Amino acid sequence: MTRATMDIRGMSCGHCLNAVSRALNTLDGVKVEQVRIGSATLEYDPGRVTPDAIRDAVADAGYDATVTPGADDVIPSASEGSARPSTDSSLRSE
Ligand SMILES: [Cu+2]
Repeated sequence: MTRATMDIRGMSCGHCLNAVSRALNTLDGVKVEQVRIGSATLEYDPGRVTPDAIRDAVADAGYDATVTPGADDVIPSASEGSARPSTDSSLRSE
């Protein structure tokens, strides 16, 4: 399995989270780890699905996504310049 992160534009609410989650979960060979507003992390089997297919599935759901394979952790904010949210309780497991 290959780890990948996604930047997803156009998400704004829980409905978007559900739509993106559903789109990703319908893909064969994809194991979704986390979906958040604007990003997602997942693992995929390169023998069964490609980053392009993952992006297309999210595009079909109505969102413009970028898939970055091989990234090991949460997307670094080098190109964003925005601080990481400090109120995300789902990240507070450690
Ligand atoms: Cu929404």
